Amino acid sequence: MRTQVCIIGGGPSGLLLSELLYRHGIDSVVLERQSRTHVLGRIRAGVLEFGTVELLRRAGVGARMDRQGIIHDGIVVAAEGRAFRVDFRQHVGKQVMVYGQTEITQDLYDAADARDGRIIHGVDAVTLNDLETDAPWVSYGLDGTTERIDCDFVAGCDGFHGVSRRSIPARVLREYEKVYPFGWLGVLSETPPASDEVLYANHPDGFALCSMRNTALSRYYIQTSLDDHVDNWSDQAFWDTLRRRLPAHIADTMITGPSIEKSIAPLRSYVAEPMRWGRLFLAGDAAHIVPPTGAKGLNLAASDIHYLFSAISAYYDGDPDLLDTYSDRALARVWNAIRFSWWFTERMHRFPGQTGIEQRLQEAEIAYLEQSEFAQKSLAENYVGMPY
Ligand code: RFL
Ligand code: PHB
Repeated sequence: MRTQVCIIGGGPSGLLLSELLYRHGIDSVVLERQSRTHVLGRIRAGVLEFGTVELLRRAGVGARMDRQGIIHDGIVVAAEGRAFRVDFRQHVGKQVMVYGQTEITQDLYDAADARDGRIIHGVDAVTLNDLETDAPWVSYGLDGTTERIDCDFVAGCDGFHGVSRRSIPARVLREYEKVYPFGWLGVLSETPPASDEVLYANHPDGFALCSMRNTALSRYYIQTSLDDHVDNWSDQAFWDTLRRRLPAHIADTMITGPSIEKSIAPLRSYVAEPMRWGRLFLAGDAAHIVPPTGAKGLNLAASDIHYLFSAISAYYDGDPDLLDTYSDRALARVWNAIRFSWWFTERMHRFPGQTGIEQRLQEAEIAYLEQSEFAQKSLAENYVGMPY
């Protein structure tokens, strides 16, 4: 088989790239290890920067998002039993949109189906070959046979555990990593959200987050220890712990119900450099991971795809130079989001062995955020997303 761009990974990065390329008349094939049902079953991101919203519109998949997404003007931060708002519109004149990653992925699959896009599920043993030449090729297994795709470019959109990043020689790849000593236990429930806006709570027992997918579907997280397991958490234990970590006026009015999804995610900051090797271009979680505090992961995947699509489309339009600057342009934005997510994570979580003064310093930081217009502007600017 031959295509112009072979995309490894059918998550949001890979599907979005494929859609943008199609609209520019560039052919691609997406290779995905899992089934479509599996990909759509992963409950992940919920908060979109407006850069992401605009890119999805540009890819022609904005209609349902614009009907069902909820625009938020700010977030709520809580500590020491109090809560206050950071108003994005007031501080930076921008907003974010709440619309689930599952819905985006569904919209992208629907758009690919409508144009008979080639997305091949259930592939294994993917190998990337001759990446340093002008004629790279990809081999993969499907139903016991080995297949080959010849292409101009390979887009590595296969997430943190994918094969693409590992295809860059060790002498070239630089990795930067910080693993946090805790995870997030997330619960999805068919209940109205406890807070109208996304709420981040610092509490001496650990962090808590109230979010939502729509007015009847809530998403909550609590900080847990790394060795914890979902089986240790009955719904009742989850709700009791969450309530204790929230300000009383929110805890008292929160409506709880059975969980329809429960999972634990570890937290890490990770960057791989460079994001290009020959004809291979990494994008999204394949190249970097942020802790979810600040909701940057999917948004960074989208900005990578913006830069990568611009570079590949310019190449086919006769200007190959943007390919050379892809890695640097993407990484500049990535490192700022890595910094912001690290900063917010450090302020909001309880660290093992945290001393009294460290807890009070966190509280003083949050009190400063509550009082200072400048501190709020900085948070707002980063949360809504730096320009591309
Ligand atoms: P994905 O979504 O991991 O997709 C990669 C795809 O590649 C496939 N794959 C392979 N396919 C073929 N061959 C191989 N060898 C392969 N290896 C892997 C995988 O099956 C998969 O389908 O990466 P992508 O597309 O770069 O998208 C990144 C986002 O999924 C991720 O950054 C966000 O979900 C992060 N994130 C959040 N981001 C936000 O912007 N806002 C949020 O509110 C937010 N909340 C979250 C999050 C991530 C979370 N978890 C569980 C990690 C909340 C959580 C709890
Ligand atoms: C979510 O809704 O899943 C969510 C919201 C904000 C975050 C992380 C996750 O910072």
